[in-house]
Amino acid sequence: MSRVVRVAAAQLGPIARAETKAGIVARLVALLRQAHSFGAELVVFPEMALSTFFPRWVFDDPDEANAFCESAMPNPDVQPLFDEAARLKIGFYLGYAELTEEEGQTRRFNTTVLVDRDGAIIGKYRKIHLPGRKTADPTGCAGNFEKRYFEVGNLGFPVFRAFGGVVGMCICNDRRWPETYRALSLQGAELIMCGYNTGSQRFGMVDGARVLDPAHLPPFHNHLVMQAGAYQNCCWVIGVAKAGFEEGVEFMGGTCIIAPTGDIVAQAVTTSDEVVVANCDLEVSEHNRRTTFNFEANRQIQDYGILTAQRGVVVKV
Ligand code: CDV
Repeated sequence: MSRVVRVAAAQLGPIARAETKAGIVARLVALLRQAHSFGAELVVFPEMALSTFFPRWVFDDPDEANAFCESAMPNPDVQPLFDEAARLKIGFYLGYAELTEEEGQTRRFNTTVLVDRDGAIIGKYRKIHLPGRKTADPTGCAGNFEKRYFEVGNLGFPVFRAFGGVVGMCICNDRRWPETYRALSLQGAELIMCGYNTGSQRFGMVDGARVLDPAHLPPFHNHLVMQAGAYQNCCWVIGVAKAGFEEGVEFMGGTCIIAPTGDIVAQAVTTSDEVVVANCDLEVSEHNRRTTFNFEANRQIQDYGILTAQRGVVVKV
């Protein structure tokens, strides 16, 4: 028996700082329509799909960061996307910067929502693994200041019964951490969606000098972590990039749909707006779930005395 959901990964090319919200939403609507014409029931957009990736800059005035954020979802700017999706009966994952008042405080989160085929929000996730720094980087290696603007997500890793299965969400840097996939798959996730904004180049310091990582490594690691997450947790993984040169920084593409075998079954070939689709059969991992990755039968959950320690802290010798 099969249980197929046809999923589209809707990669975005760069979004310039000056681009209007109406222009960005029009691009998302165009991608949504293309996904629909390809027969998709669910579309996954990138992380922070409603603005340029503003955490590349260090702003002192909070209003500068707030200008890139959404204080309601949906809101009048984004409503055309919700309306068109409901008209076409197609669901979507949408990443954005969230500005909210909670517990008497103004807070920002790097957020994504999952919207059903009728345009209703099914669930929300707030990014847990925030990369980068809080303050300007004198070495010039850092190109990410998410810790300056966002709080660590406070919604855990929820899963949702939707699109004929159990689905979960994560955002960008979350995909590099095995806990992300495991927390979701322990709750039954069969399909995990992940939008990302990731530089094509990565700088490091060697003997006090700023050096580039070998060019093949960032795209290799991008796929490596998602393919491993898919295989080790018997899940489909949909990884969707914001790609191309955005405000002087090159983001990698590599948008892809990964089967629970770890195989990439569809992949974008450009660094522009582009849709790729695949039939994701949520039943294909059933055999592996019952054998190699039968968590109940085979997973060893003892702590070994070190699992909650930080690196370098010797708990046992
Ligand atoms: N937006 C991200 O989370 N980017 C990180 C970079 C900064 C390492 C990533 O993991 O792709």
